[in-house]
Amino acid sequence: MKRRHLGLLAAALIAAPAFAQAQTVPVGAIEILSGPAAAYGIAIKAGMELALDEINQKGVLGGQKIALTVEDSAGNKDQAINAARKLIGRDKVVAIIGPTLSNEMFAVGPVTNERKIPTLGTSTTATGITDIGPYIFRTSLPESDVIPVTLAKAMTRGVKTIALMYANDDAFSKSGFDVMKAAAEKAGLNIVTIDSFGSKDTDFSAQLTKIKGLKPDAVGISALVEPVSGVLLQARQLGFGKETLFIGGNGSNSPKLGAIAGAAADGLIVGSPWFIGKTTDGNPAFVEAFRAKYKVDPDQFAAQAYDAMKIMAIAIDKAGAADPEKIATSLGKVQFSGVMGPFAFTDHRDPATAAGVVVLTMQDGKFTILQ
Ligand code: 1QQ
Repeated sequence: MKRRHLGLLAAALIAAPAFAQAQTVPVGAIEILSGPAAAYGIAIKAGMELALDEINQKGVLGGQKIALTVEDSAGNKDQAINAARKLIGRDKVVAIIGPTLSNEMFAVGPVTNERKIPTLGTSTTATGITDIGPYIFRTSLPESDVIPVTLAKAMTRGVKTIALMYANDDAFSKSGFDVMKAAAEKAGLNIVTIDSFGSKDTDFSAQLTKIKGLKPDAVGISALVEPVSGVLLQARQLGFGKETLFIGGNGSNSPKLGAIAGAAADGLIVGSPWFIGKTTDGNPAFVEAFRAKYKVDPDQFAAQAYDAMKIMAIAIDKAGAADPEKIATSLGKVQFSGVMGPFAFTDHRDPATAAGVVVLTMQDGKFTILQ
């Protein structure tokens, strides 16, 4: 009897190393962690990793931990494609979160879609993202859902005429401009001029001088945070004051705007599905946990990524296996309520509801609700 017990114990001990090497589920992310747009990707990575702390307490698929590998794209399309190839080939990821920019998704999406790896954008807002293919999803609201709300709010502040500016070398910036133009026309705003620039430009004086002469009530800018900051700084130098309302798109939703432009960013307005005081289930706890872990406030990009990581974990769990095709199927069916509010995908893998968009204004480097 005693002997038999020892035999069982020995067998258990021999088997132990196999148990110790618990299986993990490899998930990849492609985000901008360096270069001028790094503020977005750094916030997204922080949001994902905070969610992962919680997810991995229980794990997925009966206790397996998600192992997240985050690759830096530096905002560069080729680097983003290489990152996708590495994640799929080397790390055998079962799903990818990101990339950060629509510009990158239009390059990476066709690659991951072809490899049948579910790919979830958390910040990609251009028109046509999910048209890339059936494995491309996004949780971020497209600009077409947000910009009309922002313009409607501007009109309640007396805006009747608007000048539009956009970066012509970035897919999000161009798409956001198309949306702004269509929404302005639909709302009956008078578009006094349209001017473009390159995302790396630092001199916007020709466009701004022309716009100043036309005295529009508002200037709509569709670009990433660095060029928007540059436009605002130069606009103030050229004498634009409070009489002109500056309106941004999703590129302006980063506190980096205030960090670069300082007081020049004061008064800019931007629509967002999230703000720090949002009272949805879980948001106050998220804000508190984020502050505790990182010693800074979360931004919209961190909040979106936090929910997206949880949505991905649910999809993996519901798939019943670490299998990309099964995860793609279950991802489309996830019903979730997170810090952004209730969430489900449309049949076309976009967010099903655009409820909860608020218009924010920047003051002293912080966003507050525009009353
Ligand atoms: C896009 C965006 C950017 C502002 C994300 C950082 O909305 O590229 O679609």
